[in-house]
Amino acid sequence: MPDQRPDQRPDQPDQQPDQLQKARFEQDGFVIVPDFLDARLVAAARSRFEKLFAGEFETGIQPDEWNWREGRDSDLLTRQICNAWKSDQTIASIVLGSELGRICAGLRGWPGARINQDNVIWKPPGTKALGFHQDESYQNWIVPSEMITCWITLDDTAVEQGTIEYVRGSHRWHLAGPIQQFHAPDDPLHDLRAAASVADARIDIVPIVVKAGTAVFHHGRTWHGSRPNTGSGVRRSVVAHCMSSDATFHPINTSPVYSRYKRADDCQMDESFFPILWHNSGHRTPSLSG
Ligand SMILES: O=C(O)CCC(=O)C(=O)O
Repeated sequence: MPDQRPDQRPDQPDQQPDQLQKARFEQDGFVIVPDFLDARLVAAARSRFEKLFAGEFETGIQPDEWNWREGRDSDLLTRQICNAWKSDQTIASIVLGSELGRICAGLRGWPGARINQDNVIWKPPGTKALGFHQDESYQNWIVPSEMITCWITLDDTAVEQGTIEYVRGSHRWHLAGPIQQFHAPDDPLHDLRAAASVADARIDIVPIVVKAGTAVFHHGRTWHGSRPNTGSGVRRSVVAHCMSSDATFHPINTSPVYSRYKRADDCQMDESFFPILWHNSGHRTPSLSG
């Protein structure tokens, strides 16, 4: 099966009411929502990156994962922090937003949405790829093991800048396991090819070329990743991975990082650590109002 390098004809953004967004999401496994963040918030979020990756945490709390540190890690790696919302109020104001939660819940047909984890991604020129993967491959520690992701770009994107790319329709393929190499793989499509072969499907890659402030919501099974930044501009993103408001911990399976928030003999999730962003009952985790 031939790999399809993107055809350089990115999808046109949608500016449509919810039902059409949902139809597009169900058909393609992702949907583009332009103007999701205003310019002021985009600028505010950009201004947090250097501080975050230098370990200057506004709230005094370290994020759950801090995968690239100034002076310690190679400049060739895409920089990633997970759960920056605990460390930074600007990032929190984006990834814990009620509108973000409302759209996530609506697209997945859940009663509500709660944050699973966020990602802050910083891809300067010259940095390497993130391997193509399915987000739900990493979620066997929650029940139901389902996810939707809101990926937001803080820069205008371009194909050569290593923007996110989606494999259209791949949310209907089987769920594969975690990929062999997530950070800086030599071949970012390695595991994707095997999955396409099992699904007996063509690989239809769509690079997301959009304006800063655009959000893309993708299904937890949609294959996606990003190739090296061979352009001259930086590419920064803020990402909210959401799960159902009904999600609980799996009684046996664990996540090395996130199962640390599980109480003994109790699978319920504490809203302090996994806040509910939006619920059709009107509930929103009260601590978010601050
Ligand atoms: O922004 C990227 O390069 C990839 C992000 C990603 O993997 C995700 O949002 O799940």
